[in-house]
Amino acid sequence: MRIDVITLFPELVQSVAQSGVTAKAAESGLLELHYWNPRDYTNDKHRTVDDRPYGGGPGMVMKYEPLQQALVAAKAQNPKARSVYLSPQGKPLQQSMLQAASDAGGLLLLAGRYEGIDQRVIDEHVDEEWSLGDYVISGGELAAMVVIDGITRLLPGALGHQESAQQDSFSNVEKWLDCPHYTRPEVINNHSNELKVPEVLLQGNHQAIEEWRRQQMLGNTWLKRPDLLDKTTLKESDRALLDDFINEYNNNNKT
Ligand code: 9WO
Repeated sequence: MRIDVITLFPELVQSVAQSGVTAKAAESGLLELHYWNPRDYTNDKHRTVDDRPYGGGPGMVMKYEPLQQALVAAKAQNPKARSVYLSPQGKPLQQSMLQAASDAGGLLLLAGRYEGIDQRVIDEHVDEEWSLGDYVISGGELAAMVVIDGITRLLPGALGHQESAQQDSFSNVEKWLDCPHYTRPEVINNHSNELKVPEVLLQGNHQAIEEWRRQQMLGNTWLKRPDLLDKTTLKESDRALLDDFINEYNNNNKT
């Protein structure tokens, strides 16, 4: 998959493909990243990419012309790509949006800086606006890197066998949260406290383990993200697992 990124800081975005799964994908050609710097599409001596906002106020706004030219140049090489502007005004990012993007022909990410970009760039050249959440960072680059990472690990062949098999059972992110994980040692002595691994995980009863994990996923979701459960009707066996979890939780937290 080819992803084009329009940014004043290509070296910052590049670092996403320098370690881990994304580095492997870039080395193998599964992921192809291309950068377009609006500064290379300026004509003045100072290579100006920003200017003062009409209407006054603090800060600077990225100018239309260099962004437009960078976008046109990128689109010429990646014509099927949808263009996405990363900003707090965007649609909240969900796993399904990453999945759709990884299935699609290409992607063109636009990372802004300063107080934002000239609205006419968005109106004329941007297909979608995505947000990571309700907070402001210094620019769209880190958000673009999150998107690149999230898409890359969904590309067929990006994860190893073990990882992708494991990923299967947790491709449910929008439905519910993950269960807890443990590895050796079996007991950790934290001062006078013995921190043990849940017994069921040690006994090798795979059906019991699956059931425990599913119950923990449902229970975790009920505790931490009840909004995710409001969106679905649980099948009968899941309802029973969650009811047991809730009863146990209430028994342990009686006042
Ligand atoms: C800066 C600013 C300063 C004073 C008052 C209001 C302000 N808003 C902004 C602002 O939103 N700046 C953005 C910086 C302009 C677009 C690129 N930047 C950005 C993207 N910050 N945060 C994101 C982002 C992207 C995706 N998901 C979450 C946040």
